[in-house]
Amino acid sequence: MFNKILIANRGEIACRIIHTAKRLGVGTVAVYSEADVNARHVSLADEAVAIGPAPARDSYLAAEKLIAAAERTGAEAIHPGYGFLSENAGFAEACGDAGVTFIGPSSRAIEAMGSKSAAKTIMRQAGIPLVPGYHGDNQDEMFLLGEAEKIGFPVMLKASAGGGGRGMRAVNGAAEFSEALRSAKREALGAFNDDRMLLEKYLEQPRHIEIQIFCDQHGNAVHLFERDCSIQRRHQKVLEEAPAPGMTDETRGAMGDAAISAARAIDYTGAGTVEFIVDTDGRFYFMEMNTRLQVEHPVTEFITGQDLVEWQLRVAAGERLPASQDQLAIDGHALEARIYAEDPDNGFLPSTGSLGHLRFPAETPQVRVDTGVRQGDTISVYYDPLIAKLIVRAGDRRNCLRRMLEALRQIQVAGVTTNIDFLTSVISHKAFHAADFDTGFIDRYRAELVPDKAPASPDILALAALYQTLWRDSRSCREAATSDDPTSPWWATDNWRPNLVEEEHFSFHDGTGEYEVGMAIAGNRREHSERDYVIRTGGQVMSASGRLEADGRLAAILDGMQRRIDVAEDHNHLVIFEAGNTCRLKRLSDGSHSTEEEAAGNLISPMPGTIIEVIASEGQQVSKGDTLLVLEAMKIEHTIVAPHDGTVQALHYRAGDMVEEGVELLVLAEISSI
Ligand code: MV4
Repeated sequence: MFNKILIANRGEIACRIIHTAKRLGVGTVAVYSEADVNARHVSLADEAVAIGPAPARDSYLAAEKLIAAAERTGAEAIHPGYGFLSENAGFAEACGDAGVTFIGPSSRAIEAMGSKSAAKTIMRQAGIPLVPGYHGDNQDEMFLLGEAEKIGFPVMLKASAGGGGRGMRAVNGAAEFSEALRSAKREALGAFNDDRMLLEKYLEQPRHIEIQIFCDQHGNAVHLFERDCSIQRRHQKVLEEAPAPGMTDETRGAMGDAAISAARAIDYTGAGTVEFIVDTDGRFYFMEMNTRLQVEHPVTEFITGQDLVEWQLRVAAGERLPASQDQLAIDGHALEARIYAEDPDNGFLPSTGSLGHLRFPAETPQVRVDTGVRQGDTISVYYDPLIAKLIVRAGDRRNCLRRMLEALRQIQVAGVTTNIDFLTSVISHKAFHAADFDTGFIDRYRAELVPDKAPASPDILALAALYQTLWRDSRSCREAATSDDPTSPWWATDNWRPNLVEEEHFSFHDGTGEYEVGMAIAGNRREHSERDYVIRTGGQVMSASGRLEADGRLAAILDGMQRRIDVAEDHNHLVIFEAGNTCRLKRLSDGSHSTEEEAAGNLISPMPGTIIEVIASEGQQVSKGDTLLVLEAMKIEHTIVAPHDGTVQALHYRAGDMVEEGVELLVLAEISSI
């Protein structure tokens, strides 16, 4: 076994590899870009080497920097993870040339599977079933049309160099052929710099089922059964499970044998995945082979009880496979959900930001969370917006789905938008429960899976107002306790005001509309007990009381029902989590009586904009009303003035900087009264 390995990757997969290396007593070297100085994978590794700027091509894709980092730290092997350089034959070759073991197959095997059409030629010779089609060199349009007619429409045009659905077109008849060919070629040229095409019979409602294989350097090869990855959105996997629902032992055996034959045909070593497309009659056809460890490998680990990264390290170190085929068996069912920072209501666009609040379910033997981020970390534009993979197992599929729903309910994320509700909708869907799905599932049920946003319920609005009030009161208590005059009526927490207001007004915006909440104290003041309130919103009147617990949690009684909610503050929003439901409310007014003052002296950026001028300097004493800086937002200049006398402690921006909405522009310390 190796003494030390370098992990040429980041995020959850780097963390996952480090985890196994540590368990095996193998030293670990992380690499990191400028965006990842404080990343989780860096803090988990024994050593870490800086490899350059945030863009991947300058860091995680810079082969020579990675090899230099291995040489410098004495790492004997490089694990490429997935993505980045994991399927780059040149990198595997360069590692070998530098005397560093590439933890993966030979560069020849990677290369052989890099071209779709070359891979199909190899697989046909090895007797692996292929979708009927043409994958030869003749690219003449009339010839290809003739082949399409021989196959019979509908057909699929695919880029020979392709993958991931790019340069792919379904063609329903001869009349569409010319235009489809032109547009597929254009896309393929842009994506792969190669516009050669292959043709296949178009399969209706297929499933994507893949076989995990493993080969050692001594001629041993096994498969570790299948994963069903049919639930995809635009060729991006969303849910993966093992075993595949409805799979028979007979088909499983035949697919496993075919996958092993595929691996043997290219003298494969290490972990690999053979992807098959399965038609509605259960016939399977080779699609492509992925010459790396896949994102969804944990479901295979759960049903087999094996650690595939351990297998990879042992095989790369020259050991024999840890188990033979007859020692491997399926135990139970496993499901993986990919938690992404993306916005289903906005075309699933990646959502970037700082994870101001982050909670995952507790890990148990049945619930696994693979993540590369911690609370406070940033999802940036530079890398994949995956927050975590949630993997669960149970004795059977039904219980597995229930366990996944429960685990999803326990995730709380503030700071970015996520696909958690979308995942919950997919897993709760009747057709998914019935395992009645294919690769078209998400498109078919899109309207149900991404419903229009429901307006915030009166309950949640009431709880938000209660939270605001209790939070403000607890702050008053703290301020009173540390002030010169703790008994001053100004610190009173009983709503006493010089100009008595009977009812306080809050307003919130939830993205669908604006809501008013009125809140008043009910009955008499009682010492040392929770105060009772009457809350009015949306035509409802509710009684409420509650207390704040540690960590922002609110324990409330609303109309005689106990409610427990977690609240995170994200810029000027409240993010409210209750049993799997998340509600993000923008505070338009928070019920305090200082709106005029706040308007005059807000130190928070009111909207996204650009800093035009910074007038104050760090350390400067300023008086209430002094201009501190000028911001341009939405073509309007906003003057930021001091809300009170004080000292400028920190200036976060310079002229020309862009700022997001809600960020703190500077810190103004109040002049000490001592
Ligand atoms: C197909 C197909 C139907 N018929 N080939 C999409 C990505 C690429 N790896 C292969 N893909 C497909 N090839 C034939 N002959 C349908 C798909 C397909 C698909 C396949 C697997 C998982 C998700 C998919 C989503 C849409 C289309």
